[in-house]
Amino acid sequence: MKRRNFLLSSSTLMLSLTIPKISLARVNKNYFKLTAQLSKFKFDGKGNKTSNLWLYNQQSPGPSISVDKGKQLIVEFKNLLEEPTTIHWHGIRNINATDGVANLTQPPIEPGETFIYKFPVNDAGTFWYHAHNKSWEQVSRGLYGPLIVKDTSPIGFDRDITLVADDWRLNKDYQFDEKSLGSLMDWSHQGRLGNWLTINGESNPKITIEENSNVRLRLINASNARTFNFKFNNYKPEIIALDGAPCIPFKRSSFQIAPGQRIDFLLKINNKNLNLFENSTEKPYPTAIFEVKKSSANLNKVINLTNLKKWNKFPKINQAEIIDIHMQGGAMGNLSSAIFNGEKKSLRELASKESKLWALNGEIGSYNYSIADIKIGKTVILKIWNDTSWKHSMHLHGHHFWVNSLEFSKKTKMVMRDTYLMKPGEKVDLVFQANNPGLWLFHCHMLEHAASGMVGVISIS
Ligand SMILES: [Cu+2]
Repeated sequence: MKRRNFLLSSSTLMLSLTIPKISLARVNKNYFKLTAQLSKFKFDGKGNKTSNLWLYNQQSPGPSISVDKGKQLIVEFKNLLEEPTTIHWHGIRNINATDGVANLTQPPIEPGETFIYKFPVNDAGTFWYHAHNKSWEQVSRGLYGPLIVKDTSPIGFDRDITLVADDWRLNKDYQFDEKSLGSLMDWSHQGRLGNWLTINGESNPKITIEENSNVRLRLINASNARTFNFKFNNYKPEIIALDGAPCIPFKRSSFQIAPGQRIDFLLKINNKNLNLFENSTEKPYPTAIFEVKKSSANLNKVINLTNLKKWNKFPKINQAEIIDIHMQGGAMGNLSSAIFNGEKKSLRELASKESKLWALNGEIGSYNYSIADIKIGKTVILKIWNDTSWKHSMHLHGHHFWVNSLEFSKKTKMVMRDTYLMKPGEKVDLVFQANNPGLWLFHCHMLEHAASGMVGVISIS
């Protein structure tokens, strides 16, 4: 399939990088303040006009929240939007009451209201936070930011760099394209794809790094629907963590990252510059430049990856509870009808009248759709069949799962993640221990797919 070019302009901009700021949000060590509000933002294209985005603390991406593992994170959040919202802490094995899913784990936070999120962060890794009320719209308008939980044992990185990638849809004036929000065409296909790639809010930013340094690079895909196909030139860095969880390191110069996913790399910098490209279009699209500078700084010579603590062992599965999930729907699919609010309806009617397009086990998913009731402590195998013509980025709240991943090569690799990219037709097992009580969403992180039915609830008690 031909994909739309990213390019609105052919200019390759060279701008200094604004690393996501923390100073404006931090009150003290583990206490942060976030405000969501209508904010002015200028995308850095040619002939650009100001966009009206919805941002946290008027920044894109929202401020970087970083906290030490084992601490209690407190975020005092104020909603200055004209509509209700909440914040989800993606990948945190959270307390259910602070998972931030509007109308499931908490009431929506109304305009003008303040809500305090307070929860322990027991896993070190790369996470992110984003709006979770009408997230297909609120995230696309800019309501997201990075959340870094720092290791307490020294690993030996000289630099720790977070890159948040987004794929915006801009109009010809380089403004956020509001008119196309909610397009049924997007919802029934790949979701809302953009035409403007940003890293930390900028196009092709330049990042200075020191020769011979060991860099931890944390990459977050905050886009609504775009799976990025990234490639490093001159380097083949090691992937050291997926969705926050440390993995057995493996080297990759090109890789994909789906909406909601994170990948951490160890970059052993030599004297060569490093470029990151996006490879979905015919011509590699410049994404970020790492410029190597000589440094007089004292660099760590030794990197100790064993201090990246593995989270969990693969659980025993002989008594596992098996939950079948058959995914159907969308354009070019085989779904002709589905259950919606207890009634069987044709997909044609569901699409035109309800904007519903995707089903799990024959039912249009929603927060009222129960996938399973699980007894706490059980090992669960979600046996998923992507019986659609599209990729889906499946995310489980409150837990990480083990998966025999086909994301990195044709050979499977057992990894732990919270968001797994499924190919069309793929059947896969997601294995996890149901050790966190509450109502947990399982949904596609292509946010338009979730909004139109690819969502359900797993109850653990
Ligand atoms: Cu999907």
